[in-house]
Amino acid sequence: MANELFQKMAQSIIDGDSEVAVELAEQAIAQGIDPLEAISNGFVTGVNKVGEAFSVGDVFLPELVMAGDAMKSALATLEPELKKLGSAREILGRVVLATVEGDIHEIGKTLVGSMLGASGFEVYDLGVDQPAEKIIGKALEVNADIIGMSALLTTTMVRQREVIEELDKEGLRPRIKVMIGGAPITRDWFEKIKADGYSEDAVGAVKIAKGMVGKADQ
Ligand code: B1M
Repeated sequence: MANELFQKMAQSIIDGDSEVAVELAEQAIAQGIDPLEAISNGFVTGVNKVGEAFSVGDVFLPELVMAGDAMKSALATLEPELKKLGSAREILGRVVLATVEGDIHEIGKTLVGSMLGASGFEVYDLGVDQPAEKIIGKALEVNADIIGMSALLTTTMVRQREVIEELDKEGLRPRIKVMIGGAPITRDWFEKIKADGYSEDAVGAVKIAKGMVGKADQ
């Protein structure tokens, strides 16, 4: 039953049909399906397929844009449910989150932000295309424990390193820890740029963030 729904969810993203994606997200809520499962087993499967088709030239930018929009609509519908996963609790830490400069991919970053928020972090999501000075400035303003940076392009992942270098230059680490993520981010890259943590998905990001603020057991 759930599998059939997940398949329809994936198809709604492939079709770039925001209306259907929202309807399916609402069905998942009504059926009590874990919102994170709906996202990872349903909608993300679809967006990954579109990404693969795009990379081999089987679909073009308009389809990519429509798939992204449908994905955003589905996430916005599921977000209140994601938030409910975390009950009222003490603030575990403050996270400034952004997609790096030159990069407008927002879906993964937003999902990571929702999960961190639901898990007890105070999240300052700056949005996409954020330069180093904005990210660091906000982190100082809110006394952040963690800066989280998402990058989806091989051409923009270098921006993560720039932020780390700037933080080091200003002597702001290890007070502020840096977590990185995004589709092209690997353990090699994480080690190379000397970030403090990286994760391949939103659930892992929460685990890493908890470890960074010494609350791994919560
Ligand atoms: Co773009 N795009 N895109 N795109 N797009 C990719 C990334 C691409 C891999 C597609 C492909 O060719 N196969 C390719 C990059 C190639 C490369 O660099 N190697 C690509 C390209 C080329 C481009 C353009 C250059 C296309 C063009 O204009 N010719 C352009 C770039 C624009 C720019 O940023 N300057 C572009 C534009 C777009 C859209 C705007 C149309 C749209 C984004 C819409 C939006 O976000 N509002 C879009 C989309 C949708 C994609 C794909 C298909 C899907 C991305 C996504 O949302 N995935 C993508 C292919 C793919 O990745 N499969 C692709 C779902 C999301 C939940 O996953 O973001 O990976 P993800 O996040 C995961 C993890 O990575 C991790 O947790 C998340 C949840 O599990 N994670 C973190 C992410 N951030 C984290 C941070 C953390 C920890 C974990 O800590 C802080």
